[in-house]
Amino acid sequence: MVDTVSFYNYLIKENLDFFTGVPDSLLKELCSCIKDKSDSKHNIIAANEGNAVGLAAGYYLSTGKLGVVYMQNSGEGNAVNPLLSLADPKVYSVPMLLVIGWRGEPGVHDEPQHIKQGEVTLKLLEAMDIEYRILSDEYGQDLEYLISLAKKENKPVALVIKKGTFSKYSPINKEKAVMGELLREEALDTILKEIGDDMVVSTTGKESREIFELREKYRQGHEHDFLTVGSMGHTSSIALGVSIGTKRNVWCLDGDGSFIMHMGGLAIAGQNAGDNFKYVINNNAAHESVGGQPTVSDKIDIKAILKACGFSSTYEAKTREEIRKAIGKMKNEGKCALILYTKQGSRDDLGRPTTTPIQNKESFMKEIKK
Ligand SMILES: Cc1ncc(C[n+]2csc(CCOP(=O)(O)OP(=O)(O)O)c2C)c(N)n1
Repeated sequence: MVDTVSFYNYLIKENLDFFTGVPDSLLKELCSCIKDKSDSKHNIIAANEGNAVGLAAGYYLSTGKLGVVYMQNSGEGNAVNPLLSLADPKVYSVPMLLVIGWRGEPGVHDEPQHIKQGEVTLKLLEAMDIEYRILSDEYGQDLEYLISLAKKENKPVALVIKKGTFSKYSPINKEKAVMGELLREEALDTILKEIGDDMVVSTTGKESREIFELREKYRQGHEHDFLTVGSMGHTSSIALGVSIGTKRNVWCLDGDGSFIMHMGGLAIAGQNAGDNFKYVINNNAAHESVGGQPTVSDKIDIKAILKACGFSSTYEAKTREEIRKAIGKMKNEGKCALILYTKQGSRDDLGRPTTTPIQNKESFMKEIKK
């Protein structure tokens, strides 16, 4: 096991003092440590992993220092473009250290959305000519090698992090934004009761897991719900595509981290959605599913953004009663949006979908034809 604080101190000692990325459950301890020890200008939780590569490149341009970009391996895809067309030695040749959580490592049990990504994690780095090491207890030599290589050849290098690598870190700064009174699961319970037979496309992380469990609790089938277990940030685009091919109402149940990750999708939805597209964003101001690291959604005006994108009818709700009222109106009007404000938290015994993604897809497609 790698001592989290010592690892952070090692990076600082090597003059790697700028951190940016998207949080990951495998990097939870490291992300908490960085959040406590770095000031807000030196730890920027990015919209997506490509965004983080851009930030690290910019920091290098003004300081000549290597930035540290942390991400779950699912974010490799988002990072590929700026890694190859900005940081690569054949373009601007910008050094940085990528720290990549390895979900779906072959031989280690994980959820279906991580299997393929886990298989290709190292191959993707190899295809991009990014030299990597797998972080081990004896990381000194490896890190020294990678950092000096990055500096000498001006190119990105990577550390790949296996499950359980970092030691437990108890956060000092426990401050959390409190956006509402209900838990996400309580708000979802109310929504599912109100929307009845309508179709749902839900976002990555615990939101989809809670929807699955609520359907089980009420002994309902899962055929109304497309659970976007991977492809974080694309929920609104999937929902838009679904809504174009059906007359049924399609409720996109999104999260604020997901919304911010690919916010452009909402501009496209706002301009292209028909009357059956209903957008609901759960704003808990956090990446709650992977450890509660903050997003900026308590500081930006999501209502104004949605309105500007074309959702002229936008509701807000904090209580069960407000949710019921808003959904009641939304059901019978055109394209519209609801911003839910919930508090952070989830059940310790929250399960995971017991059906496969393909079963989910097939039952959803059968249902939507009815
Ligand atoms: C591209 C990508 N980056 C990171 C992750 C890891 N991840 C899974 S859920 C999640 C947080 C989602 O936050 P939000 O949409 O606000 O929903 P909440 O967890 O708060 O319900 C993250 C970062 C991922 N699945 N995909």
